[in-house]
Amino acid sequence: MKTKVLIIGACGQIGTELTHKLRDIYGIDNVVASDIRKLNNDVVNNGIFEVINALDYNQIEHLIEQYQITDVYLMAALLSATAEKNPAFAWDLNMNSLFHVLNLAKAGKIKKIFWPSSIAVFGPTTPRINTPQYTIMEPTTVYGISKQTGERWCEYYNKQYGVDVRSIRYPGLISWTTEPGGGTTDYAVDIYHKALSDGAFECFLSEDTALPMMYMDDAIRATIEIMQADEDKIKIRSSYNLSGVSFTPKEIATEIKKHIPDFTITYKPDFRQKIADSWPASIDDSNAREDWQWKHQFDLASMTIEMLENLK
Ligand code: VAH
Repeated sequence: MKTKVLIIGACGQIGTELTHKLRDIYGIDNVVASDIRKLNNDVVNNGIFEVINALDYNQIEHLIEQYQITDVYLMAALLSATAEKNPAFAWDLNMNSLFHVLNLAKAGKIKKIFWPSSIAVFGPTTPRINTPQYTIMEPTTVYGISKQTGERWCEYYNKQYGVDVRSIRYPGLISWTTEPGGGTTDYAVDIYHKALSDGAFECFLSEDTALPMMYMDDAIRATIEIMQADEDKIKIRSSYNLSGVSFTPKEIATEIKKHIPDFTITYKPDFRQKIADSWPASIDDSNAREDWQWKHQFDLASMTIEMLENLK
């Protein structure tokens, strides 16, 4: 059966780059990008684009039938910082969009689903260093609670109904093509923009706040690889730990100074410090490496070169 892809949330930080990559792989006539509004010109103007509400089951079902969709990438969600400001809507969007796609797959209308989880599923009682795949998970953010619950439902629909849903616990993602939206790890994107535009950056996290991070190219490759892996290789149907690099604001600033010697950073922690402090400092992703041969490519030095080169 020919792969026909629907991306829901195609204009988001991951969605924009994922859409570009999926169009390259499957051809622009086989990829339908969709979002609640036309929020990104590259996504809207370079292939099939449809405006839909991820909370409207009938709109999703109609697109699936109209384009004979086989694979759905559900990227629509409220991220950690935004979700804290709007808990009810965050729960509604993050959970009910997932139920719509899982139920369409259960009804046999979708062959395969990708759904993003996050290291936000871990909480302050989780071991913070090299956090294992299986461990204590008591998330303290609305976003983290929604992602932990979503993982439980993904595994339930796979075990009970045979739904082929695959998921990755993304760390903080760093990219230059789009402004990130409402995440606690967004400082690691903004710092490059401000280093080039102002030569200075005020960080909303403290200097020693280590967090698991990943360059977007690695995250997109991981997403494609898990979706293209043979079904029997995907042994974990909640969500896979995934790791690239871990660093602190001080370490990323030091790396930037190698390229912009006069760059200065100041620290003014805000409400996002409490969120960051509840998350792991580093992640053990050995299950992904064993099951579907995951391997990250970008470290802090090579990511910094990429970011500064592309943002100049
Ligand atoms: C956020 N960028 O900050 C997301 C991510 C691990 C963090 O899930 O909410």
